[in-house]
Amino acid sequence: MNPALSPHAALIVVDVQPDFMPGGALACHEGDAIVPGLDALLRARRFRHVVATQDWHPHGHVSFVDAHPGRAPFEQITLYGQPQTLWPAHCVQGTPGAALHPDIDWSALDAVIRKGSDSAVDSYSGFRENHGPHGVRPSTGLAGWLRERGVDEVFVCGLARDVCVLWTAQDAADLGFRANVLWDLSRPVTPAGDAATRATLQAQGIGIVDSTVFAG
Ligand code: VGL
Ligand code: ZN
Repeated sequence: MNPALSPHAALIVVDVQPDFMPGGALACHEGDAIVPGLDALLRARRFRHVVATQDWHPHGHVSFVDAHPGRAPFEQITLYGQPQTLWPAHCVQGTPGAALHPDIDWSALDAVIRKGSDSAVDSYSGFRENHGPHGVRPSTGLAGWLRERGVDEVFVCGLARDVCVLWTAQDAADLGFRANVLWDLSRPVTPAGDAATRATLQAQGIGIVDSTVFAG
């Protein structure tokens, strides 16, 4: 049976927002290339459960390079004992760059998880924030939302393949879901990292599939 037709499978669409598209504040390589295919997948109603994440930062967020005078964009610092990349300011709450992408029909969406709204903590995964000052990764509630709907398998797509898609898929697997990445419907910030991203996913037993498996 086509896996996506199972009532126990969910589609997680990560951070498909204009700021992650070419021309945006934190552009992914070819980020806009996923828009038509993702729109078609959503319109086809292949998934019983569809959730999107939305990167949603306040002004002056700790992950923004301008909050760290003297640092350069994409430089890495240590924050709360963990590596933190300093990003150009992006996905500021309420700005057009933070919207769900306007060229996608989102009417099939069941829920939106906004993340990164704690000004002191970054949040890559849709499931858990990054490490905060207390050494824990606070839950977003997404795992419980999925479990209460009987979901045991997730298909993760969106942006960026090497950051928020990767962390979301890894957390899904860690938290007991069968996890898959829709490779053709994701794009990275750094394409040179694709081989490492694949290897990391494979080592964790995360499926790498193309959305063509849902055709027909
Ligand atoms: C993302 C960096 C910072 C992403 C979000 O969506 O992959 N990357 N914030
Ligand atoms: Zn962000």
